[in-house]
Amino acid sequence: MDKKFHLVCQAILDGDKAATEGAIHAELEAGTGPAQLLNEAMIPAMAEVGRLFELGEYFVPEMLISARAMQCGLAVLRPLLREGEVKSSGRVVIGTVKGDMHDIGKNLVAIMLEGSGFEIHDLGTDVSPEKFVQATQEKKPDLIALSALLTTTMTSMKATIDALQAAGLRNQVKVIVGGAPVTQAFAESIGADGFATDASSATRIAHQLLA
Ligand code: B1M
Repeated sequence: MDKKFHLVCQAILDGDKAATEGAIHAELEAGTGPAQLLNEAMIPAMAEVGRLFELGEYFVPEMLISARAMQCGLAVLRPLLREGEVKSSGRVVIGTVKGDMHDIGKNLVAIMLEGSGFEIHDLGTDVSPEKFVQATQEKKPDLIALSALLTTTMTSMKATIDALQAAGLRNQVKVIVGGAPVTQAFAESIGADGFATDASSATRIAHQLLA
């Protein structure tokens, strides 16, 4: 992690919400851009949380309180990551797939998509294929964005695409998938239209798919 952003990183590692907000505000006031803070401090801090979990130094409660601090930090950055009023680029239904409670990456993708002009309908976490089908019927999105952080829940992405197909909706909507364990090859194997490794590339690919 970048020593430059030590206070932000440490606050997230400690799961200290007030310190996270305070350190982020201090960095912003000092002139650091929101994207730089996100990419060089906050996301690496969460990766460090994962590393400590793998080492057995952090357990689920520590991961959870770090995640909460990260969400508080994201809330500070959210208005700054928007590019202002732009005309709608399309409608997106987004969610973390069934069985998966991780939502920070999904929230980040939603914020960036929203910032680049998409109308977002966020279904949250642990979203079943049936709920995606229902939201597709009700909201008539141009794009469905599926996030998964667990190797065990990647299969829910395929189940969701299969459910859209079975409901006769697959041709009406593009599907983009992403999340740490997801790869281009996996995306292709389940019939997704697009794959992105991070929130900015998700935004770029969403625009390409709907162009
Ligand atoms: Co979990 N967890 N977790 N966890 N957790 C991971 C994912 C893990 C890698 C940790 C580890 O072992 N190193 C591991 C998964 C291993 C695997 O399957 N490959 C893991 C595990 C095992 C678990 C549990 C099973 C632990 C347990 O109970 N024993 C459990 C599962 C619960 C469940 O979901 N059913 C669990 C629980 C949790 C918490 C609830 C405690 C908490 C989540 C809280 C929350 O999200 N509100 C948590 C956390 C915080 C993590 C780590 C530490 C951090 C995740 C994160 O927020 N990263 C994570 C370790 C790690 O990632 N290194 C870990 C920051 C975020 C900005 O990145 O989410 O990757 P990320 O999103 C990125 C990209 O992936 C991409 O863009 C984002 C921004 O750049 N992206 C997309 C994401 N979605 C996208 C969609 C797109 C495109 C790009 O298009 C639609």
